[in-house]
Amino acid sequence: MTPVITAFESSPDGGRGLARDMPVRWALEEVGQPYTVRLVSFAEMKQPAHRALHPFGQIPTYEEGGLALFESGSIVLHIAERHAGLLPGDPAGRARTVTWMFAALNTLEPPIFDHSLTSVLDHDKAWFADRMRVLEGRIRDRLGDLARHLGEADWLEGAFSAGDLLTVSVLRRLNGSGILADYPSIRAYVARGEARPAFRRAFDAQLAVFSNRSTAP
Ligand code: GTB
Repeated sequence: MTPVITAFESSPDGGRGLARDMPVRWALEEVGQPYTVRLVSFAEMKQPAHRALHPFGQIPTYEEGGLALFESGSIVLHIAERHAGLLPGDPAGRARTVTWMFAALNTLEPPIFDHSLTSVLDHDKAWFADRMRVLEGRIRDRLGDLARHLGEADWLEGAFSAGDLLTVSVLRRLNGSGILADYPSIRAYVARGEARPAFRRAFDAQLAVFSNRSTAP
């Protein structure tokens, strides 16, 4: 059964692949699972039909037969559990990979997401510069710790895994901020993720949505 995911009909990120359908697309591409995308408008997301799939009226969702999921991390885990390629075979390796998935979303992402949201929404506030400094400090602490863990390795726990997929997805939000320039191993890690053929296919698919809309009459 071909899963159906939802994505923004009109993504505000200009096709940069920062919305959270991107890790889901990437995971499906990594495991070679074809999928269908249903595009939804902001208004549709808040309608009862969509809220039946996603209680918070957001994207992405994932439907497969009678199963409906929301939360990108949970969807990526579901895909990784049902297909080979994103979770190690041994129980300890799986547990550590799941740990990195949580670390990406619970430990790395909060200051990074806050930093990008603040930079877009609050630049006119008196406290803007102070807040950005605080958030950048928190991000740098996390990046320093991550760089120490990664060392010379290509991936977090041996082979590429769902932990790397979510970690790279989160770190991509820092592209263009200038912060990654001070962490060359992390910058190279993100570039390695973005160079994966499955990432490219996922990225191109979400970009096509944006490009098609931009060129529509
Ligand atoms: N924790 C949930 C998950 O991981 O799935 C969060 C889902 C979520 O935040 N969805 C956002 C959404 O549907 C889209 S991804 N927002 C509409 C709404 O809440 O009404 C977040 C996002 C949006 C835009 C950009 N951007 O423009 O750069 C990046 C990320």
